[in-house]
Formats: sequence, C-alpha cells, structure tokens
Amino acid sequence: MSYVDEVIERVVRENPNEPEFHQAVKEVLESLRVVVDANEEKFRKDALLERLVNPERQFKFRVPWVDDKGQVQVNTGYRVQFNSAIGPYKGGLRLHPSVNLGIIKFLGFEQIFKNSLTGLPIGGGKGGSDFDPKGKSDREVMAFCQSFMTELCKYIGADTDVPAGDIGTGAREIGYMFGQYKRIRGVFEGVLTGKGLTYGGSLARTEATGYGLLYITQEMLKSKGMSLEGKTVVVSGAGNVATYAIQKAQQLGAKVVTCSDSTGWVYDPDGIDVAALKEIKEVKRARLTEYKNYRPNSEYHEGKGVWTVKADIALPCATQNELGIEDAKTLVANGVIAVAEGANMPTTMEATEYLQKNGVFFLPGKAANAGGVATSALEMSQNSERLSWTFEEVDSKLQGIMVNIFHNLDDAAKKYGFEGNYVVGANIAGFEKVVDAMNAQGIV
Ligand code: NDP
Ligand code: 2IT
Repeated sequence: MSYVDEVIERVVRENPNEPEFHQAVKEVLESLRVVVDANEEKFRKDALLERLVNPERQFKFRVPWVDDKGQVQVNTGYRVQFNSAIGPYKGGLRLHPSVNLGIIKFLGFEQIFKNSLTGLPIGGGKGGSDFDPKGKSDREVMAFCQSFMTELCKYIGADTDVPAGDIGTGAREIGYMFGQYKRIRGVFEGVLTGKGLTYGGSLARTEATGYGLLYITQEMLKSKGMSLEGKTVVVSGAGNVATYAIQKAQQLGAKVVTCSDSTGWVYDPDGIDVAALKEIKEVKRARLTEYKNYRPNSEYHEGKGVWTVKADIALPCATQNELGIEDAKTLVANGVIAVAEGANMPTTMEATEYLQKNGVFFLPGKAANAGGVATSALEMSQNSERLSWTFEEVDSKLQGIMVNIFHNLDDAAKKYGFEGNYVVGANIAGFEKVVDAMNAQGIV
C-alpha cells in the first residue's frame, strides 16, 4: 500500500466520527501523491505525514455562562494548535451549534496550507464552540465570550497563538474576548486579529476575505484573457465573506444576483444592494426575508437554491459542503466558467472533480479565501511595530499577496504536470514550505 493510502487509512481509523476532517485530509494527501511518491522512503522513515495530520496540541474545555433568565448554560470550547513549523498558530474561532472537534480539526488542517500560501510567517490553528450567537442578547454574548476567554487565555498569546473571527465570530465577539484577555493577562498585545480600529485593528481586515477572493479570481481570469467586467455572479452566504465579495465583484464590473443565509436565499435581478445587506445583517442581525422591504423587485425563496441561477461565476461563501454534485451539474449545464471558494471546503470532493472535468476553473478555499488570514498577519505586523497603516496600504499589500498566490498555484500545478489544476497546485505549494521548515527543525 502506498504511504499516502496508509496514512489516510490510519486517520480514518484513529479519528472516528470526524468526517469533515477525513475529507480535508483526503483532499490534501490525494493531491500530494506526486510529491510524496517521489520522496516516499524519506517521508515514511521520518513519519512526516503522520506528524502533519496529528495536531501538535488540542484543548477542549467547559464554557459555563448565565443566560438572561438566570439559567446556567454550558457549552464546549475548542482550540486546536495544529502546526507551528512556519510561525505562531493562527486561525479563527467558529461559534456555531454544529461545531465539534472534527470540524475544528478540518479547519485547522486546511489553515496550515492556507497560511503557508500567504507567504507570511503564520502556523495553522483553529478553535470555537458549539455556542449559537443567534437570538442571544448582547449581554449573553458577552457572558459567553468572557467565560470562553477565561479558559482560552491560558493557551494563546501574541507570539504563540493568535485567534480571529470565523462563522459567528465578528467584531462584537472579538471585542468582548479581547477585553477579557487583557483583564486577566494584564497585557495589551495583538493576541487576536479582527480587532476594532480604536484598539489595534487593521483597516481593510473586515473586507479582506471577500476582497481577496475577487482579487485572485480576477487574476485567474486575466491569465485566460478574461475579466470580471459584465459577468453575472452567484454568491452564497450573507455574512462577512459574502458581503465584501459582493461589494468587490460589483466594483470590478460584475453583477451579483444572489446571496443566502441558513434559512433562505435572495435573487435580485438588478444586482444585490450591499448597503441593504449590511443594514439587515450587520446592524439589525435579521433574516434575509427583510431584503424584499428594501428591494421590491427581488425574490426571496426558502431553503437552498443559489446554484440554480444561471451565472458565469459562482462564489460559495457560507459553509462546508454547501455545493454538492447536483449543484455542480446544474452550474455546468448553465455554462459556469469559474468557481472560487470564499468559504472553507464548501464544495464536496465529487463536485470539485465534476467541475474540473467539465473545464470549469476551480480555485480552492485555501488559496481563494487566504486574503482574510493574510490581512490578519498584516494586523499582527502593525501591532508589533505599534503603528497602523492606511486602508490603501493594506489593500495594496492584500492585492499583491493574492496575485502571488495565484501564480504560485499555477506554477506548482504546471511544474508537476497538472496544469490548470489549482487544487493540486495549492496543496503542493502550501505543503512544500511547511515540509521544508519541519525537516529543518528535526523530529518535533
Ligand atoms: P459569518 O458568520 O459572517 O457568515 C456566515 C454565513 O453563512 C451566514 O450568512 C450564515 O447564515 C451562512 N451559514 C453559516 N452556516 C451555515 C449552514 N450550516 N448552512 C447554511 N448557511 C450557513 O461567517 P463568515 O462570512 O466569516 O464565514 C463564511 C465562510 O468563510 C466560513 O466557511 C468561514 O470558515 C470562511 N472564512 C472566513 C474568513 C473570515 O475572515 N471571516 C476567512 C476565510 C474563510 P446564518 O446567519 O443564517 O447562519
Ligand atoms: O478561515 C480563515 O482563514 C479565517 N477564519 C480567518 C483566520 C484569521 O486568523 O484571520
């Protein structure tokens, strides 16, 4: 049995009930075959892949808090410190009822390669809780965040592990967590990114993931002699990534006609109104059913459906496995040119293969959504030098990083005989740097 197959089998056996983690490991190791096979003897002797798929450290902890009725609630908190070969652990905190250890491990594993692709010195980590911020009062969210950080603060720090936002964790949650960290540890340091602008946050971090997604999509289209100008785009999600992806797509001349949340989706033939979307989601924290009040010409539908709308480009920006094989078939039948992942692992492996086989340009999340964590690393730099850069400075660095990422994937894919396969390109390019650093640091 090949070394790759052996390790995949072991991961499945030793991590039962973690299907998303198995999926992420399979996707990465399958595309590393060409590199691993060429170094099989050395990698096997060094147990390189076993070290790569086992987190350096993981924490699971109780998070008790009191709700507005005086009832004590108990959630579970996680932080997985996956790999620190190239820098301090870096990755977001997800607050969603679906969170479990397997979800955090899939996200942490992906983060290793994503962070490597940014070219910046950050290792991979991820955390979160099964707490659901939806429908909670600000006081309840604060009580949860303070309790969560009371435990988490023992394991993180500006030079060890720097969490940030993800699903359910936005500016409000980061603020409450930062306040509690500072209160307990007594240090004002860049221990979290995505902070508010008055206390060490970076300009353009809020926009970075969505903007970065469009910068890399634009660069890919450019390499094919195309552009975003005049293209129709379908987006899923209505959160941080989706909102700023829609905004940048529109600025670059495309028309975005959909967005969605976990209950339904919107079709706006005139193009999504970002100001309305922000008001509904960021200010009112309401459902997309409200969108029609702002745009009478739009349609609201319950359930899933954005992939049924005819478009040139599809940008999944909500959550994992939201674009399956049937969706991929519909997109292809409707003539889609490109799919770029704003979310982490939104496309199933079967759907990804179908899209690629049918000539759709496919940019995987670990490359396409890396602009968020890259800008987090820029926030860390600004905190270290106790300065803050202008929006234009951060945004132009972000553009440079995304353009570089595209060419690194493209070159790696070509070098190994997989031209145009950006999944293989991203995994190999991300892996090579991490492996080099792991080898240099000995058996740790
Ligand atoms: P938000 O919480 O801001 O928004 C998430 C959006 O996705 C919401 O519209 C939400 O709907 C929808 N959604 C979440 N879970 C589900 C689900 N199970 N089924 C259907 N819809 C769902 O999160 P972000 O925008 O920050 O994150 C979106 C994706 O992007 C995630 O995969 C995240 O890991 C990834 N990502 C985020 C980065 C960042 O900087 N924030 C960076 C890189 C990747 P509802 O509100 O109804 O739940
Ligand atoms: O998935 C991700 O890359 C993020 N949620 C952002 C992580 C970060 O540290 O900014």
